[in-house]
Amino acid sequence: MAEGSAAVPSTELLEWPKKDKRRFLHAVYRVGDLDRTIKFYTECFGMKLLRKRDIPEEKYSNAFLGFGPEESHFVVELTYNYGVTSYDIGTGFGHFAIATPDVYKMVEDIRAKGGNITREPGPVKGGSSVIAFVKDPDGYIFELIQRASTPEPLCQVMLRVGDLDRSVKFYEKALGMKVVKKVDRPEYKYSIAMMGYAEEHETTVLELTYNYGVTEYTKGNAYAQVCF
Ligand SMILES: N[C@@H](CCC(=O)N[C@@H](CS)C(=O)NCC(=O)O)C(=O)O
Repeated sequence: MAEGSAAVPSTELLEWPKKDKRRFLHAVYRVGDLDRTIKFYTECFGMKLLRKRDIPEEKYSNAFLGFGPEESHFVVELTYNYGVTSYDIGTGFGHFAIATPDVYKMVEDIRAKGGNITREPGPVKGGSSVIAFVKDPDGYIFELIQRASTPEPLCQVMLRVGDLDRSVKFYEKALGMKVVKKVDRPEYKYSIAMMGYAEEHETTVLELTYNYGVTEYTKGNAYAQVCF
């Protein structure tokens, strides 16, 4: 821009963010038994089975589940590869999060159905949000977060990163996300950046976690990608 010239954004540019429909579409990952996971997510989490497809020529099947239709909600896309019954989840993928008005009640219900609670409900260490952790049949972790009400219960994907600033820049520049919250918990030696296309109570966000001094994680072969 030439020195002295006024920065007047065009009307078109000002209108563009209002029409911006970018959002989190689905998370793709692999499971060892499609029906087992569908049963767990529908019965324990209250997700709906949205659709299933079988691609025999490529020897895999998919199932899409979520808390509402794909047109308006973030959903999971499970992949079952014929004959492959287990995967290595790696250390880079952290968890998905589900918002619920009563974490204690949800944990009780999940436990009654035989679910594996790996962290009992209670305030997060160093904070006040009530959380719990549940492990699904393949070992994927789901964090349950207490929230009064939310348009999108499947509200977070947590990934561990080796350099928070580098990752924040990547998601800003490559995918147009914004940092909606940053938290540093030096007493627990980690920092997080919540990134997304809207505030964290309105939509799904990416929770990037940096553990002090940890610069590398393993990817495994189970978690595939998030589509936007
Ligand atoms: N070392 C942790 C750092 C992230 C972390 O601790 N996150 C919080 C949630 S934001 C947590 O899991 N807290 C465990 C607790 O409160 O028991 C990791 O890599 O998962």
